[in-house]
Parts: sequence; structure tokens; C-alpha cells
Amino acid sequence: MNKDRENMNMNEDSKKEQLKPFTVNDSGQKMTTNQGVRITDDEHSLKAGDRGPTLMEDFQFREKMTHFDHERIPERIVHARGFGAHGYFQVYEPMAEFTKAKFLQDPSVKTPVFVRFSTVAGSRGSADTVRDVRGFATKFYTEEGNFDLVGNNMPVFFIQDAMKFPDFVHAVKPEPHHEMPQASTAHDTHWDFIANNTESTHMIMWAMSDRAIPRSYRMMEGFGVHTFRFVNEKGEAHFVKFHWKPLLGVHSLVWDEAQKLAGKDPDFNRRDLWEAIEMGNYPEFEFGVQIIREDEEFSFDFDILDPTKLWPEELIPVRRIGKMTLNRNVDNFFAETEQAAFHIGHVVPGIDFTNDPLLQGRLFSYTDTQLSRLGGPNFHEIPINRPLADIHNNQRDGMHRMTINQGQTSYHKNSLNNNDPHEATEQEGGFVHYQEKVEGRKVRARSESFKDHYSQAVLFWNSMSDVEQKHMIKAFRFELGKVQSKSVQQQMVNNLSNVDLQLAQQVAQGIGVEAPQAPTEEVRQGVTLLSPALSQMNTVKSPATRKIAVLAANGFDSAEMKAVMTALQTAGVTAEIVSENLGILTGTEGDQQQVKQTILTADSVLYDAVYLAGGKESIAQIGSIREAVNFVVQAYNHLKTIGTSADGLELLGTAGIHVTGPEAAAGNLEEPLVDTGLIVSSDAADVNDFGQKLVDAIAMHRHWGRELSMSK
Ligand code: HDD
Repeated sequence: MNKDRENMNMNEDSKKEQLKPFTVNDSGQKMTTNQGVRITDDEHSLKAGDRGPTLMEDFQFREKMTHFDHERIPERIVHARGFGAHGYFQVYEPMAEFTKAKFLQDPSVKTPVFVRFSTVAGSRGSADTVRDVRGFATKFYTEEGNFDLVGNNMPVFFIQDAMKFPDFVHAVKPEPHHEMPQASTAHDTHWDFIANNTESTHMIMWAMSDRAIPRSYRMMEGFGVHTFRFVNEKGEAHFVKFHWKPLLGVHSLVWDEAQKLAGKDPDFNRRDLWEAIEMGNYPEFEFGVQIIREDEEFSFDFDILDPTKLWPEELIPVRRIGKMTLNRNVDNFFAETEQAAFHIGHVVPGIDFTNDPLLQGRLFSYTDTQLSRLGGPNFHEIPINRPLADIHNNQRDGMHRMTINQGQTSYHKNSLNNNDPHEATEQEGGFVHYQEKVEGRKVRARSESFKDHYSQAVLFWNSMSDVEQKHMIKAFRFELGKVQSKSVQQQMVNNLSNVDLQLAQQVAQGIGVEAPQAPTEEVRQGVTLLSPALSQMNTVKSPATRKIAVLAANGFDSAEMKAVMTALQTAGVTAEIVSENLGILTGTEGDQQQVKQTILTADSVLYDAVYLAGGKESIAQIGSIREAVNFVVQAYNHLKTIGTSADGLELLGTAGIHVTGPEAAAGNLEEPLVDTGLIVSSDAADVNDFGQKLVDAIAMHRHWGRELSMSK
């Protein structure tokens, strides 16, 4: 099935072709047992008389039931809930100066990839939009073998040494005595761990930020987290950090929306990814690298091997060296997404490890976990995990072995088979480990240079905008507010005093514990304290692939609807008509619109924006439905773009939503509101201008100014 790597013609479809012989299509086929015997009746077990007992000899029943009884496998111990897609990667220019990895040399080569996005803490059936880190694992099926980049959507981690991973995960997961709460860090053991393991402080700032509730998997960054090595043909090495940069920018939900989504559509993120790919809106991520010379290892105010530290982009720029496009959904979730086995130790020549103690420990865990999850040592033979490069070695047998190795010998060295398979030289593509010089005593210890737990937490906090800081304060108040132990709450607030005293004091006030008056630790001076790249306010903004609900009924304003729909379509925004009932609506000029969702099946949390269609009759009908009015109010509270005709203004007014007009600007209203993102057709030059203004507002993602005017 595999082609010899020398003759390999790698292209975007190479993996698809490899998977093809394993796929089965039942359309038009007769039903059989697993032994291929055709089945005449699949509904009745074999009985002694039509009211009698089932017979042991019913092999058909036994086979069907036995398979069913065993069709679940253990879920991943972390990252259990996830969703994957296929795609390809192309490098922009040869990277030979830094690495000899073949897939990073030729811009014409499309290397197939499989990506699995995930949440970390929740079970397989938990909700997508919980507050959590997101996994971002990529398998590159390169001609030199598989390279797995097993990263997250945050650039740092909770712990510095893999020895602590089981402790951390035990603390995060539901508490052992009552298995609560599901997929949430808002509980005592989690915060007890964070408060008592101060190396987590930087990462907890990320986890309490909007990054932990992404709007879409298509709108998150990815990070390899660890420092890796690039090694070139000459054997020269550079330190490297890997990044994924989404072309749609980095955008998040708001917390109330995320919580409601968990009930309204627990599959929100996976549905978004699936639908985007089905619609041809292929998610794109640029591959970025930050590179440091070996002789610069000690030139920074952080240890580059410490996984709780990022490399500020302003200090070490991210060079974008290629692009990944996800363009194909899986045929079968279990076979592909669930059985995908990633491993940080899957590297190809040109990419190597460093002594980051978290990375080193991960190198053990990933194969080990698949042994129980996928039932033995042959999980590399499962179609989704097979490399495109050939496999030849003397490993044999074991549970579920598929390969039929021919010949007499399965050992090295041999003479009976010409000593084959034989080792490759470095020139033939053999992997040669980078010859880093290491020396030291055997100690259980942590380097002094890892002991600064606060300065990058400060960096992160300082780099947030006012709005983002407000969200974080609320997130801390929410999470710690659910903690039962006063002592844990107090310890955590004291810990936060080392990041920012005001932050600590505001959190303390919200959760009713003593506000610290001074930091409890001495904070390091003279370190980098600002990185604008960390704020999502500075990200790419685009209306493309956003979703808008069009609230309409019979009698909608045809001219306005046409202009708005055209503007939305041109900008790549998906519009769905939401009305009281399914069916067809007729506009003022007799044109028709198909209703996609009813006010019962839809909810504003499923959309980025709402357009309350013009037309007196339509507005009156929508205004008479309480859920429809709530729909608009909720979208407003979640800071989404709202477009309305002048006819809709009254309806919005009764719902407590007022528009800033010239009067308010002149200070003539009692409570003038800053209503950016509330687009009224009468304020536009014409219907086309209205459509364009709506699109521009949708591109803003959310209207944060409205939030500042709405709450403290
Ligand atoms: Fe891990 C899964 C990412 C630290 C042990 N990890 C897993 C997945 C991702 C990450 C994305 C899901 C892969 C998939 O979709 O199948 N893990 C990370 C990152 C880390 C990290 C970015 C820190 C930088 N992990 C980490 C440590 C250990 C593990 C320190 C243990 C020493 N991780 C595992 C695991 C998992 C896993 C238990 C569970 C399922 C699996 O591997 O296949 O082995």
C-alpha cells in the first residue's frame, strides 16, 4: 500500500488514497455477518416458537450483540472531547538554512495533515464551549515519516516538570468523591493546586482570559509550547518555537454566551468546523516559527527551556513559513478522530528535542497511553495513524497485528535475509540525534532559572486591554466564587497579589475574602512587561464565515432584504432566516425567503449578529413573539452587531435597547448609550450602504464599547 519513499509522489490526496482501501460503502449492498454470510432477517432473534426462548445457536444474534457490547474504547485521559479534520500543509520557501526536514523545503509539495482540536478536562460527551485550554494537535504525514505537533491554543503550560502532570490532572478533573463538576475548573481541588503550585500562575492567567472560550477552532492560535530544535544538513542547530496563526484572527465568545451555548448546542465548536469545511470555507492557519541561535540560549530574562514562559513576539518575531488548509471532513468519527494517536516524540530528521523537563516527560506518556486506549502496541497500523512512508523493522505480532510480514527472519543482525531491513545512513534520511553535550549529577531538582513564577503572568496581565482585564476579573470571581474552601480562596487571592495588586483586590472583593495590601512575594525587576501581540484586540478582523440571524416574517421589506442579503453574501457572511414557523415568507414585493430555523430551534448564541428585517408587518409579527424579542436583547447583551430598519427601533426601545442619535451625542438624553454595533437603516445613505455598514460592524466581532457602557 505504501510507496517507497524515493518514488513517493507526495500530494494533498496521498493520505486520502492510503485510507481508501479501508473505507466501506454499504449503499446498494446486501447485509452480511462479519464472516461475509448474507443475512435474511436482522430484526428477530432465533426462537423456539414465536413466543419461545432465544436459542444459543443464533450465531447472528451473538455476533451482533458481542460486537456491540465491546464497541467503546477508553476515552483519552485528558483531551477526551475533540474533533478532527484533514488538510494539507505547504511551506512558503525552503527552510534549509535552519532545518533539513523535507516537508519544509519545497513550496510545491502539499504534505497531508490531520488535525484534532480538543478541550482538556471534560469527558467525551461534555460541551464544547466550557472554559478550558484547547488542544491543537497536528499530524504531518511527511515523506520522511510522521511529524506530530501536539500543542495547545495557549503558549505556556501549568507545570514545569512532567512529574507533576498526574497531580495536576487529578486536581483539574471532577473531584473523585462525587465526580463533579464536569468539564470545569471552578472547584476546590483545581484552585487548591493552582494556589499551592505557583509555577501555574502564568498559565492560569491565560485560562482565565478569553482565550479559554474560543469562538471557533478556526479562530484560535496554536502553539507547540516547548522549545524544540531545528537542525540543518550541516548539523547546526537553532532553538525554535512553533506557532499556528489563524487567518481569520483570534476571537472568543463572551462568558455568558459560552455557558448558554453549552446547553443550546454542546457541539457548537465541532459543528462550526464541520459546517465551514462542508461549505468550502476552509480554515487556514499560517505556520510560524520563532528562532533563537544556540549561542543566545542565556540572553533572555527567562529560561528558554521553561514551558511556563513564552518568547515575546516583539522580542523574537514570529516568521510565517507556510500555511495549513483544512479541507476535508472525516468519513467516520471513530475510525479517524477517535483512533488518531498523537505523540510529541514523532519527529522527522531536522526537528529535535531540548531538555525542557516537561517535553522530556511527555516523550514517555503518549505511546504508553495508547497501549490501553487503543488496545496494544499496533496502534500505528490503524489507518489514520499510518505514515505515508513505508515501515520496515523487526517489530512483530501483538494484539490486532495487521501487517503480514513475509520471510524467515525478524531480527537484526541476520545473514539469512541479507541483514535486511538494514539501517539507513544520515545521507539516506536516517534520523541522527542532535549531539548536544550534557553533563551533570543525577538529582531530583529544578533549575534556579525556573523559579520566577510571576513576571510573565505580569506581562500577560499588562498586555490585556481594559475589556480583557475586566473579563479576567470576572472569570476569577466566577471560578473562585464556586470554591467552597475559604482558605483556598484566600491563598489564591494572595497569590494574585504578586501579579497585580488591584486584580487581587478586586477578586477578593468579589468573593468576600480579605484583600491583600501588598504582594506576598518579591517580584523580579527588569523583565519584559508588555507584549501587545498577546491582546486579542490587536488581531485580524473579518466578516468572512460569520453567521447572522435574520429575524423576519411575512411582509418584510423586499428592497432592504435584497440589499442586505447581497452585501452579506458578498462578504462571505452566512445568513439564516429565523421566523415563528418553518416555511416560506413573502416580502412586500412578492419575493420569497425560505425559513431556516424557528424561534424555538434557534437562539441568538448560535449567531454572530442579528438583522431585524424591515417591513411594518414583519416587525409587528416578530415583536409579538416574546422569544423573538429576547433573542435580540440577548444578542445585544452579548455585544453582537444588530441591524434594524427604522421600523424596528420601537421594538428595540420597548426591549430597553436605545440608539445613540444626535440628541444623545448632544447630551440631551438622560442616559445616552454608546451603541456601536447597532446599525439603523435610516442612518445609512441607502439600502446598499446599510448592508455595507452591517457587514463592517460584523467584522468587528463584538462591540466592546457597549459592554463598558453597560456594566461596571
Ligand atoms: Fe498532553 C493528550 C497537548 C502536556 C500526556 N496532550 C494531549 C493532546 C494534546 C496535548 C493536544 C490531545 C491529542 C489528541 O488530540 O489526541 N499536552 C499537550 C501540551 C502539553 C501537554 C501542549 C504541554 C506543553 N501531556 C502533557 C504532559 C503529559 C501529557 C506533561 C504527561 C507527561 N497528553 C498526555 C497523554 C494524552 C495527552 C496522557 C492523553 C491522550 C493522548 O495523550 O493520546 O498522553
